[in-house]
Order: sequence, then structure tokens, then C-alpha cells
Amino acid sequence: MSDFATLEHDLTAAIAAAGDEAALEAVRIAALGKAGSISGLLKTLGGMSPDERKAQGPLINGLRDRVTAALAERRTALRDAALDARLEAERSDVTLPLPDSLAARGRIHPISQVIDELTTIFADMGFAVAEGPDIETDFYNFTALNFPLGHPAREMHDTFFFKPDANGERKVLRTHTSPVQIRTMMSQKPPIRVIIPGRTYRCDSDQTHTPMFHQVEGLVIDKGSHMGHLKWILAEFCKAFFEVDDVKMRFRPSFFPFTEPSMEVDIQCTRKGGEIRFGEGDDWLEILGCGMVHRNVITNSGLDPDEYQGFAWGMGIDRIAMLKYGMPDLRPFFEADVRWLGHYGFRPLDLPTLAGGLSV
Ligand code: 2U9
Repeated sequence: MSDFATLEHDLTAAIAAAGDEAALEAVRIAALGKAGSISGLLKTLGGMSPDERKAQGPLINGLRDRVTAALAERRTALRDAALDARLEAERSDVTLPLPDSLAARGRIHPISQVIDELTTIFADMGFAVAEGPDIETDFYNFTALNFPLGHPAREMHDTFFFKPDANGERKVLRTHTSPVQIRTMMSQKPPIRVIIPGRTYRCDSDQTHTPMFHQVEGLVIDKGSHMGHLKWILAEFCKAFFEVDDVKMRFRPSFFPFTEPSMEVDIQCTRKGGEIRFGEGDDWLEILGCGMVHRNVITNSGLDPDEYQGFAWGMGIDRIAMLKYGMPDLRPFFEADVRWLGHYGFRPLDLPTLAGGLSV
């Protein structure tokens, strides 16, 4: 075997034996690097006579080209094999349950869950969601809602007042979400169908009251809205929210400055066996207040009460969350204890839908 043939044989064997790209690179450097065996041969061409170079040149260049091609071929094979090995090792079964990561352990607070449930139910009936500021003026929180100055109802709300500003105006933390309805009536043309879930504030604290709590109120304003519509909406809401086929309701006369007539609403329930169940039994539980919007409130919002009328209702979100999900005490709602949230919270991807179930 000639020296060239021996060198080619040895290099080809070394290329085939290289088990990874690093070993292959070492073979390349040994052959084609600055001090490599083939580079050494190429350098000898410069010192040859023209005839010699004519004979040796093609042999040496041919050797270089074949070794270069063999190196490239082996590099591709090694890369493909490495990729196959990685794909095999990193294979993941996307049908497996999520690992118990911190993100997977996160829970939706029952208040957020109930707001999502309410929004789903009322959106299905054609209601929009409206929002407004937590810090309100006296006008939106009281005056526009037909609370006369000095009226005892202002005191009944246990209002948090801010210090008077330079103009002597005292802002308040809203005591109900009703100011948002006034803002909606002043900025939108009827027909109006809105619900307003949100934070509200009253200076009160015990097992069933916290200084910050949540309400949802609803408002319908149109030309022919009447109490029949109100009763149907509330009955549909109660059935959907408590996930029962039928529920009896009882409307008792009441008083609110912003509605006339005003009613409190009880729903049928049973307390047998130590737990409360809805849609059955002969007991009653108060869940909300409602009424026809007072004509003064319609006038205060810039609408003509002889043209437009409507109805409104309000309920405490925290209270209905406690009732639906059997939570005995309101205070842990706002204590940010992850053990409580782990027990009563909801999985983030279990979104409430009317078709799929509200509280799966
Ligand atoms: C406008 C007109 C009327 C909203 C209403 C109630 C009755 C009611 C309480 C329930 C429990 C508040 O959280 S709670 O203490 N609310 O009983 N709310 S009617 O009436 C309105 C609101 C806005 C412009």
C-alpha cells in the first residue's frame, strides 16, 4: 500500500471510530489543521518540480477532498444520532397531569369564583358589567340615591369619611356599589342592563361583617320595565346560582331610599341535617333586596321618570359565597392564609360556564 493509501485508510478508520463531535474534531485537526498530516503533504507541493507537482497534486488534493467529505458525512451522522438520543431522553407525555408545581397549586379565591359565576349568569341574560371608583363623592354615594341631607340612613351606612378637601367636600369610601348605577345612567342612553360587582366599605366588624366587603347590584332601565321582569330575572338567577331546577321565592315589603316599592327576598331552603340546602324544604333564607328605582333617582340621573322606569337589586357577595360553599366564618376570607385558600379555593382552569357547570 502507498503512503497516501495508508494515510487515507488510517484517517477513514479514525473518522468512523469517532464517537462524538469532539473526537471527530480531533481527527480533523490531526489531518487538516495547521500541523495536520494532509496539510503537511499540501505544503510539500510548493517545493516540487512542475512535473512532480502535476503528478502528486491531484493525489494529495484528491485525498484532502475525500477526507473532508468523510468528515462532513460523519459529522452529520453524529449530529442526527445526538438529536435522536436527546429526543428519546427528553420525551414528555403531554397527557400526564400537571406536576405539583407552585403554579399548579395556585387557587382562585371564592369571592373571585362567585363573581365569575354571577357574571356568567347575568351575561347570559344580556347584562353588561359596569365598574366605578371605590372613593366616591357624597353626591354619587348618597344625594343622587335619594338620601336627603341629615337623613338617618346616611348614619346607618357606617360610612368611612375622608378629611374635607379645600372646597370643604368630604369624599367617602363607597358604602354600596349603587353610585356606579348613577354614573351609568348619566353616561348611557337606556335601555340599560348592567350588573356591578365590587368592593364596598362600612365601619363594621364581627363574625359576619368586615370593614371591606363585596356587593353585586343589578339595574335595568327601559320604557316598559316592571316588577314581573324583576321577579323572573331573580328567579332565573337563584336557580342558576344555587344549581337547582326550581326555587320558591318570597318577597317582603321593605324600605330603601333609592327604590319604591322596596322588597327583601327570601328563598326556600332546608336546614335539616345541619347543612343548608336550596330548592327544597319549608324554611326561608333572606338573600337580597330589590325594588323599582325611585323616580327621584331617575330624575337625579338626568332621565325623565315619566318616560323611563326600571328596577334594581343588591346582595352581598361574601354572604352568598358562604352560603353556597358552606364557609362558616367571613373573617378568613381576607386573612390570606394559603391553607384556607387550598381548602376553599378553586382550580384556575375550572372556569364557570352555564353549559359545563358553575362550580365543577
Ligand atoms: C340605583 C337605584 C337602585 C340597589 C338595591 C338593595 C335593594 C339591597 C343590600 C343587600 C345586602 C346591600 O350588601 S347588602 O347589605 N342591597 O337590599 N340594593 S335595591 O338599588 C339601586 C341601586 C342603584 C341607581
